[in-house]
Amino acid sequence: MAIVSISLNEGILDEIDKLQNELGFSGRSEVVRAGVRMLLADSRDKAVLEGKLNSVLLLIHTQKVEDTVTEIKHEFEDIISTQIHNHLREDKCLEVFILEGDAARIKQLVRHFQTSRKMDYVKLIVA
Ligand code: NI
Repeated sequence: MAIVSISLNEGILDEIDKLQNELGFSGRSEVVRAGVRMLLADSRDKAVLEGKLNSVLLLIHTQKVEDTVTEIKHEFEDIISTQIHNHLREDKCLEVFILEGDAARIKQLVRHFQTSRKMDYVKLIVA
């Protein structure tokens, strides 16, 4: 097995340690491997999507990055049919986008949010 070094902030490290205890992983590496496996499975699921789709996109982010969300969503008005914006505990926002359109376009939108590195949670649910 190759050893790689990655940088993580303190908050994420704390969460990893909590997960390790709660779920009984043997160490931090095991937690990270499980997370990467989930990401890979998720990305394989998305890779096969094509044609016209109905889907729901869930986003959780802090209020301070609302501008980023607004910028991205304005580029995708052709596929966003409904948006619900709700405020959660602390300074978190929950967004629910109901999407309708070409799979390639939907995947593009998801990629924008995932790679912006400012979102706490991005999840696409395909109907
Ligand atoms: Ni908000």
